[in-house]
Amino acid sequence: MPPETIQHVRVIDSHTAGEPTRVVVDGVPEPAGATMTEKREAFRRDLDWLRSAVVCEPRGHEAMVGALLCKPTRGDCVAGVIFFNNVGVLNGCLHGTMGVAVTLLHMGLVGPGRHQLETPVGVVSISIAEGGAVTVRNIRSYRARKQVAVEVPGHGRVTGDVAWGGNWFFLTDAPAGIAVDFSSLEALTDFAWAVRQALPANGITGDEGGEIDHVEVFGPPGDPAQADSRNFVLCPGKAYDRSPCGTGTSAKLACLHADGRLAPGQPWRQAGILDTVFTGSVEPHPDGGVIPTVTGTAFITMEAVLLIDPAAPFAFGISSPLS
Ligand code: PYC
Repeated sequence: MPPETIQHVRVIDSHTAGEPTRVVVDGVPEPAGATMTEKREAFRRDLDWLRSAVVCEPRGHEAMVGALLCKPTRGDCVAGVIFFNNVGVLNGCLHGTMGVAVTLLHMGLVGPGRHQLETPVGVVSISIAEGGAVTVRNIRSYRARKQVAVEVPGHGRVTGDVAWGGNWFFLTDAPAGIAVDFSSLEALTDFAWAVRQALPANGITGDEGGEIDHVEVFGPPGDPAQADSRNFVLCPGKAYDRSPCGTGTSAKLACLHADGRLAPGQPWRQAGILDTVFTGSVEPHPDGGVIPTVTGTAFITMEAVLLIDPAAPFAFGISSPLS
């Protein structure tokens, strides 16, 4: 139930390669649960008002990703984290993990070096260096289906890979006539959104029916000296990722490795639509797929206390009608 009295919620904002993260550090109840998956379900069920109040307008905006710091349920992790955005909870989020890492450093809760975070999809390790650089060792990532064809209204037959990198992705090359660059945001968004909607309509899911809620479109890098590829990633809620998307980079690394195009330890420089770069590499996982390691940079941008007055209009945010 939404609260009936004014809430003071303390947040710390950062951006990772251009993509914002708002970490909720104080002022909210701890979601109940013995695991982070249970805590995320409690958050989804009981605290949806908080999600939309924190990341949606008028306090946030469509690209804002929220991260609720929780008590970890494991002794080997410094914190638990639940990620969310303008339409719901997320599975994993690596740009957000980098944002959480610099936030914990900023708060003096961790020092530079290696630590572990517990997320609903598994434990990730973070290595924090000087200057905002954070390296995340992600959970097992893998390609579930290779070159799946989907009929996309207005675009014809589109083929791409289905891969898990902490979220489910459909990875495809940009169609002829749409460049993966900042001046084509509208065309890229329309294309990726059409693909996203065509996937369930064609019965295409991740493993165990997992919804493919991220679409990743690839093109050549702007400067091959700086990056190996440039992507555009459309997230659930129809906002594009300003960063190269860490879980999307992980999914890409898994596909490259599966195709024999990326050896263990070999660096891959993934540029995003703003030409900021994540550098990744893989180690093979014994169960198949890979463990990706992704490095990016995150910067603190704001400390604030959000006032949530239940009597005010849009107290709990303007909810997006999308999913
Ligand atoms: O970096 O993994 C990521 C991510 C997911 C959604 C937005 N960013």
